[in-house]
Amino acid sequence: ARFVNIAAGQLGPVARNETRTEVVGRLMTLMRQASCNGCDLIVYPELALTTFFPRWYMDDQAEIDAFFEREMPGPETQPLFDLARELGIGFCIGYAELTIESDVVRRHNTSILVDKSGAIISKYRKVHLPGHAEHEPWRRFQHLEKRYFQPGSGFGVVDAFGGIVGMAICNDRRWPETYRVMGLQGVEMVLIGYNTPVHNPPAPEHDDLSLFHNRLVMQAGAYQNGTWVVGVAKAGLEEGIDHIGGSCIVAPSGQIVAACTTKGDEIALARCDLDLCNSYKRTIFNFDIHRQPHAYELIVER
Ligand code: CDT
Repeated sequence: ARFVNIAAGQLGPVARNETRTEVVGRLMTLMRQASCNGCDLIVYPELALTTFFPRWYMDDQAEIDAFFEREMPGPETQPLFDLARELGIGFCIGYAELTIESDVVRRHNTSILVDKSGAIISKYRKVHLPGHAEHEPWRRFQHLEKRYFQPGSGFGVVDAFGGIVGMAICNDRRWPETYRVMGLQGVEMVLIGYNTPVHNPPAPEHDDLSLFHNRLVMQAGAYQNGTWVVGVAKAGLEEGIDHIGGSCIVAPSGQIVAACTTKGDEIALARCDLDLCNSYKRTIFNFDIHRQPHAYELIVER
C-alpha cells in the first residue's frame, strides 16, 4: 500500500473586504487541524485568497488587479508556506495569478502544489473558463471568468507525495477530457478546487441538481481513470450569493470516502491508498489494451 493522508480544506465564504492576511489565518487554522490528524497534504479551494470576484462586472483595471497575486509566495502568503514547512505538510491552493513577461501582462486562474518543504513543485492554469466576457445585466450576478482570465494550455502531472499528481480547477471537473488527459499520464490523485454558485442564471432548471452534478462528474472521473479525486469548495453565502459545499474525497472505485457536512471552514479527511488505482488501471480501464483512439478522432478534431 502507498498511503497518502489527505485533507479537503473547505472554506466558508470570503468577504470582499477580508484581507489576504485574514484569509491566510483561516487557511493556517485548517492546515494545523490537518497536521494534527496526520495529514500529508491539504487541498484548498479555487481562488481561495479572495472572494469569487468574477461575479462582478468591473472595468477599472486597478480594481480588478487588486484581486490578483503578482508573486507567490508574497508577503501575505509567506506564513502559509512557512507553516507547511514547519509542520511537514504539503498543500494545493488556487489563486488569481498576474504575470508580466517582456511587458506582456497575463492573468490566469491558477493552482499550485507545494511540497512538505514549502517549495512550489507544480503549477496549473485553468483551461475551461466558464461564463462570459461582457456585462450581462439580465443576470442576478455575473460569471466573468472569460473577461478576467486567459485559458491555460494543458493538464500536466507531477511525481509527488509518493504518487502521480495532477490538478484541475472548478469547471474543468465537468469535462471528461480533463481527467482522461491526466489519466493517460497515469495520474493517481487529481486535486480540484471550486466555487460553484447554486444558481446558474442561464439554466435555473439545474439549480436543484448542483450538488448531484458535482458528485456525478468527480465520481465518474475518478472511476473512469482509476484515480483518487479531491474536490474542495469555497462554500456558503458569499456576498449574497449562495455557493454549494459538498467537498469530498473520491476513491478510484468512484466511491466517496470522506465529505464535508457544513458550508463553512471544515476539513474532511481520508487515508488514500494510491495502490487502489491499480485495480482499475490494470483491468477494466487498462488503456493500453482496451482504448480505441482511432474511434475518438472527432474529439480532437473539433
Ligand atoms: N468557478 C467555476 O468554474 N464555476 C462554475 C460555475 C458554473 S458555470 C457559470 C462551475 O462549473 O462550477
